[in-house]
Amino acid sequence: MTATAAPQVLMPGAYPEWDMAPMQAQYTLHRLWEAPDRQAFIAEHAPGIRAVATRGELGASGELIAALPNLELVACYGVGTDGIDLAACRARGIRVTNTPDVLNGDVADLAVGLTLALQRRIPASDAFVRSGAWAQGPMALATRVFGQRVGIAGFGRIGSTIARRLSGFDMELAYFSRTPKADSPLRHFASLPAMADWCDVLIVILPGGEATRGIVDAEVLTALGPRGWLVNVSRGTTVDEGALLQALEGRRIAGAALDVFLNEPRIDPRFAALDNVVLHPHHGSGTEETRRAMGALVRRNLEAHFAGRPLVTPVP
Ligand code: 8YV
Repeated sequence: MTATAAPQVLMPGAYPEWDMAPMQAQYTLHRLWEAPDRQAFIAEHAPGIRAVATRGELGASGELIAALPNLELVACYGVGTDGIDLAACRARGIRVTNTPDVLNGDVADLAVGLTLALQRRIPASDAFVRSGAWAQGPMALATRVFGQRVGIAGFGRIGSTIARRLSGFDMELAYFSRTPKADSPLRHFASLPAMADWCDVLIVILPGGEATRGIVDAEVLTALGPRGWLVNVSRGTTVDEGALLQALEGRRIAGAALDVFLNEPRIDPRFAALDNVVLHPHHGSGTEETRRAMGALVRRNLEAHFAGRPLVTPVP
């Protein structure tokens, strides 16, 4: 009897060690991030590769998918699949999985935390105390959070979790989505500029991708206005970054708290020069608890696929 060879899995980037160890025990892993010549590495291993285990920000491009003739599954560590060429997968019957739900609470917590940090100027206050400036006089006043109007752009699993969190803050809440949610009592806006005009704080948690590219544009920022605040925990692509930088520099919006940017991790240096921003390194799901749950879900999907069982969290 011959032993069945372990399925071959290509990894564009590493997972935490607590995932790498069990994956290594089950699969033959091809570590693309360690390859000095990526093209040559892919060409060498392509015929045997049956799955790609990627991360949200690394995705799987059409070019990569085309180079893997026997690919069956793309498993994503992350809920957003905007980095994966889904059309190319669909065209070849390649299945895709992601890690929904397990990160809702963390991303929602961060949206709330960034809102508080921005308006109450928590990072600036920390710097103020550390620098000794406090001894020279009191900190400048901040902005009251409770009682404000918050517009949540995107009302899926995470957006509705943000609303639940904020319902404890005595705030007036509304959301923007293509279609109103029958099960939500909150005010619905079908127009993003209209909601930006209505709200004090605009929290963006729309999926990335072509449909939402630059949706927070100059018109939305103008509607938000000089007393309006932007919090983005979605994707850098949802915001017209040039328009945002101009609005922040010209004080045409009050400020922004951003977990996501274009060109991460080498973001536009103009952000670092601003005093009306709170900057965060794309870490909405970045707690050990949630990352463990995400890794476990990726592994369960891989196992299900290779055992011929239904996928746990397939992307439709
Ligand atoms: C994770 C994310 O941060 O879940 C998502 O969509 O934002 C992800 O980008 C990332 O996949 C962790 O590597």
